[in-house]
Amino acid sequence: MLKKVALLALVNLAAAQVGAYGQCGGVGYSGSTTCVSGWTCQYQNDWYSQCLTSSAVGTTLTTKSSTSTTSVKTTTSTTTAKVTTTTTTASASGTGFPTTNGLKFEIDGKTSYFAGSNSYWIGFLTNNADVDLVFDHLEESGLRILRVWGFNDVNAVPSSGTVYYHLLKDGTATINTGADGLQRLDYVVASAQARNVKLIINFVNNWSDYGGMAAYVTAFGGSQTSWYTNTAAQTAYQAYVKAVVSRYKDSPAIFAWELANEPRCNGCDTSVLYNWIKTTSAYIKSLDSKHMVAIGDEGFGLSTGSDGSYPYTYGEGLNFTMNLSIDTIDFATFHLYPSSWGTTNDWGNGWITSHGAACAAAGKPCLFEEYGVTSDHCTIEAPWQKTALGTNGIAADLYWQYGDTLSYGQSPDDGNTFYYGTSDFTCLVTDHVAAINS
Ligand SMILES: *[C@@H]1O[C@H](CO)[C@@H](O)[C@H](O)[C@H]1NC(C)=O
Ligand SMILES: *[C@@H]1O[C@H](CO)[C@@H](O)[C@H](O)[C@H]1NC(C)=O
Ligand SMILES: CC(=O)N[C@H]1CO[C@H](CO)[C@@H](O)[C@@H]1O
Repeated sequence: MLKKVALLALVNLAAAQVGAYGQCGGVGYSGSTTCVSGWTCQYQNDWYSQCLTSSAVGTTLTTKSSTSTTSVKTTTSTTTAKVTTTTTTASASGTGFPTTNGLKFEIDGKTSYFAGSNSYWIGFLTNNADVDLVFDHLEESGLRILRVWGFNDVNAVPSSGTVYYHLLKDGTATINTGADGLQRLDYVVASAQARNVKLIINFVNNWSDYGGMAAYVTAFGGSQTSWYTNTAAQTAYQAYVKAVVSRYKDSPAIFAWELANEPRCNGCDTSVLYNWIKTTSAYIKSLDSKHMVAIGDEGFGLSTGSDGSYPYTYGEGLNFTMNLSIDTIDFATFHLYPSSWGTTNDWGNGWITSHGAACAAAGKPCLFEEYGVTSDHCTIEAPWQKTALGTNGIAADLYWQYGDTLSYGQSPDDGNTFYYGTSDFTCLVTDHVAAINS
């Protein structure tokens, strides 16, 4: 069954008034400063004012009467007032949901370092037994976290039997909640839940695999870099996020929601991604205050431990430290692909410790969420795992990516996969999990 999203009406409304949690002011901002009814534009920092409500979950407002130089426009008056917002991190302990505990994660009441993996394809399988087989093997191996694609954006309905989640066509977004749509993700969540594996569900790709931002651009215009501020694209994206979060917000199988896979905004001021991350993460917390939220970025833009090499620079529009300060982001993420970044494999150890130090300074755990090579997996990746396990501030690692033998043959291999039951699996899963538990 296909569910239509009434997009056009929303877009018209958003053009005049900023929606809940949207940006409504700040240096360099030129959009509307008026919030929708019931929400007021409140100062966050010089670069960012945001539409908030005093009844927002987990948010308390304190109005300061001290001298202020910043004007905040509200819908009801033009009074100058500086408002500071303190948002309590929503992932409270003891709720049965995965949470942070200082610089570590807590899963099912256990605070520890955790190992996991990535599988972009598991939500696109059509055979339930294949899904169950993977979760059986994850549980048996001690891999506690699996990161999956919660998106599958298309511009045209694919041939029968091909799974897709979100059709973006001629300015209209349609969410596929049918048997070849989000019901496949439903099965993944149910299977994970039955085996105590926790899922990170990601909402959009920077890259064009499974549609991504490029699919929104095809349907709504603009470009990949303007995607973050394009009203029509963001309205469709938020409607999609809401549809997915609403399905699983009560599930203990969700580890965290993730904004995007490797968001980049090449050549953009770091405020573009900062503002989008702040708006989107607050929006997700408003839908679900019980689960954690993370960005899904590569960890670019970092002065701590920088050797000046490309990943440490700000050219992709990311500032790792700045974004970590956002209170609706529970933990940091970073990836490691020396062969794509023009660095040595050994350089990766410094990349890991730099992020650990930045995370420790910010008081939030770092998830080393993707790392991979195309050959010599054990030789190259085992030292990274050892470094991560021994670095304060690094709380878990997820290798890219999990492989298994399914009913039709081997699961997809994008070049970095190693398979269940191989000697690489023994080295990087069995031995690693044993080291964690010892
Ligand atoms: C991903 O981000 C980079 C940097 O902005 C951009 O060059 C690239 O085109 C993006 N990918 C897609 C598919 O849009
Ligand atoms: C990155 O963020 C940090 C912390 O907010 C800040 O000190 C630094 O100037 C920023 N750098 C860039 C290039 O945005
Ligand atoms: C701790 C930290 O780095 N906070 C910064 C986050 O980003 C905003 C916007 O650029 C800055 O104002 C904060 O100082």
